[in-house]
Amino acid sequence: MDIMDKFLREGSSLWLRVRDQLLPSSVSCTSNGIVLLTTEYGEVFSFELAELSGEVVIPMHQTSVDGVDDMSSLTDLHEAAILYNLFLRYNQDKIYTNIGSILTAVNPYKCIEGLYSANTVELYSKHQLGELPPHIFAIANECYHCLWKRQDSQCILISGESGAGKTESTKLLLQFLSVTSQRSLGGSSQERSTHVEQAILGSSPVMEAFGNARTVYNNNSSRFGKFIQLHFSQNGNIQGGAIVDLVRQNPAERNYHIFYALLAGTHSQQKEALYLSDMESYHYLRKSGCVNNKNLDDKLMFEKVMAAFSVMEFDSEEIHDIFKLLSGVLQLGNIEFITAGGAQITTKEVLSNVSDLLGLDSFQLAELLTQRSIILRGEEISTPLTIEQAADSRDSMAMALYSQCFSWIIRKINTKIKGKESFKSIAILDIFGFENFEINRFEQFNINYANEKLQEYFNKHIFSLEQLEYNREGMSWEAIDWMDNAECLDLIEKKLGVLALINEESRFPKGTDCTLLEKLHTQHQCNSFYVKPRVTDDQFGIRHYAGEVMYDVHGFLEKNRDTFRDDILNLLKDSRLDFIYDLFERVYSRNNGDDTMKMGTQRRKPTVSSQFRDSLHSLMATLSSSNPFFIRCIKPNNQKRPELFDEGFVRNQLRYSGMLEMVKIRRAGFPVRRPFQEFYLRYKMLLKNHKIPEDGKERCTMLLKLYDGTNSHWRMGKSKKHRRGQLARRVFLQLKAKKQLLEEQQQELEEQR
Ligand code: AD9
Ligand code: MG
Repeated sequence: MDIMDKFLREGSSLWLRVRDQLLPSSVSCTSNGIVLLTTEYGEVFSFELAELSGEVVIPMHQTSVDGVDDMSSLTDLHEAAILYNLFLRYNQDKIYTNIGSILTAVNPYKCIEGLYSANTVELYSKHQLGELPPHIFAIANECYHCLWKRQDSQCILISGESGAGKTESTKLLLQFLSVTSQRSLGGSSQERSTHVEQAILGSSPVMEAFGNARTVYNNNSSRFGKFIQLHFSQNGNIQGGAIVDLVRQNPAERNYHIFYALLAGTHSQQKEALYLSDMESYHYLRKSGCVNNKNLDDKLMFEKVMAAFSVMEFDSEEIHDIFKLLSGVLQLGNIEFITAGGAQITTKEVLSNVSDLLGLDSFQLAELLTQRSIILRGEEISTPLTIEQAADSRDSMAMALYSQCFSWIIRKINTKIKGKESFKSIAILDIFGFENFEINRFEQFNINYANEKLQEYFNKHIFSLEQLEYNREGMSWEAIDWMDNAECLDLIEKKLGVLALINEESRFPKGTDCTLLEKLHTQHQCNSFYVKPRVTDDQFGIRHYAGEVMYDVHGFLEKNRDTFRDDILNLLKDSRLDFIYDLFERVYSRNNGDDTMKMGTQRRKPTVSSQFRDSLHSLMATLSSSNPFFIRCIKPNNQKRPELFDEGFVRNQLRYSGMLEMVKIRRAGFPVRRPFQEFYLRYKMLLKNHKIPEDGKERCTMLLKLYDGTNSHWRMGKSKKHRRGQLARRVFLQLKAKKQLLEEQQQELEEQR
């Protein structure tokens, strides 16, 4: 009991084991053999002294009590310590914490004063990684410097569930990089460069207005993934950029922001010209049930979009064309049908407005929406549609218009930011985060598949490559178990996997969502990553790395086929308006090009999910050829609230993202690696009173022995052939070693002064 007595004094901190968890606690009272323990998360436990064995209470190391910048320096190495460290820091508005070179960011849901000010940018741009407290700017700065040091393209991958802060992080990275790169400029090209940077930064409001929508998880949820590349010139400034828009997903509850912004921001004259009316009158906007409560923000967003349009030099005609299209889409949604020997349109006035806004012939449009015509052996045959089919063709037309408009905007932005010279690039990936709604559909399946893929890349990089590197350098390595998601991805991607079955069934003329479900169950019910619900309903489940998600199979095939009727395409292509014509002329020529196989009147075009898979794979290939940085965004609570740290909710995110394993790896390993020559140059002043050997490797050994004769904090690597053929010999250092060496070097410098 002696030791126990020591740390069971009032006020002392310890780990309390209850409910299979370690909770950070402090002793609030000890009297009469009773000990009161209060956990940092607010619970109080009372114990008899005799109950408190070394199993139940464990002393807390000072690093855990104080909190640390880098979690690999925590002495208590368990999940609870990592969680508590984040909690401690979050309460002090320190939202960033390092795990070696990986940055975790806890979404504060509030503005933290000075955190992203111009001064902060300035400060971080002048210091190396590790010299200042963790910050997203420190990662951006390191990334920028690596571009020159390693002469490699770099990428920054941001992950986290929906609402965790990926898109905000992306904007902060862009802000930092654009300021830093401008500083590197000489006079002449300044003007041009500022232009490109402004356009890149300015594109965010437009992309968000058209590509984001409100969901239960995030008021500004990205419904498209984007991959932003910044092209740098030899002298360090941003020469240009490119935005790749990765397959879009439909909004869930509220529609895209731009519709609400348009209605909130246009004045009455514009409204009249565009046939705009109240929000409540639109079927597409009413569905969500949360139309009006963000009116103010919608108006502000409209102003921001207009400002961004002007930065990017959209002319007034183009803006008007876009607005007309948007209004046309809204009006389309209000077209209603009744049955009278097939579907008939009842809303004639709406029909005429739509035709006017989109430059179409209203008679032809009506025919198209209510009948289907195909050419069979040279003859045109029309069949009437049912109400449901008519409504489907209406909605698919609206969707096609919107998505072509979005692509047009991205193309326009890309033309604006395109640079002449591209030396190396920094790419930032911001995709849609993991989602698990009450009902999950085809969109969620794709979103979660993309996240699964990104997690695989992360695992590969952090765990597998790390292991490989040690083997290659001939260093011993203590194997660490990590959560591998390869099996789950196999279930989705492999031969006869979920994707393959969805595609197969989509191609099969008689395939329905139900036959798909049957096939999925038959094929995979024994797979431990697959869930077949006990009660037969329309769902199948997948155990993703971030949790189990049940998918409702309704609409899977339809959405995957994404059959856009040729006759609709033809009509849109014949629009009187140049804008609409241009949007669909491209699709038309693509559909009739070589990449599609003609099968009678039906063209076999790639399904949505196979396009999605291909674009993910090509993205992964691009990523593999650049040097990655990782940012893990963490959501502190599910209520979108500031000052609320829901420890259970965060613990779950730490678990599935493999954070604990990551800390272990960083701790076990030697994360700082320097080529001999570079290492020597940096620290050579420590050797100033010694006789310096000729050989590079020996010089380094000498330096390191001075610091740690037992060589427990450093290793010498073997030689390693670089792509360019020269030998890069390297020193491997633990973080502790690096820090101490830096301090010594600094002291030397000061003494010299
Ligand atoms: V989704 O997968 O696109 O649904 P994201 O992109 O991860 O999601 P987002 O960046 O949009 O989340 O962040 C959600 C909200 O959190 C923002 O609208 C901000 O209100 C809030 N947020 C996120 N990061 C910060 C921050 N660094 N400082 C302040 C923040 N607020
Ligand atoms: Mg986002």
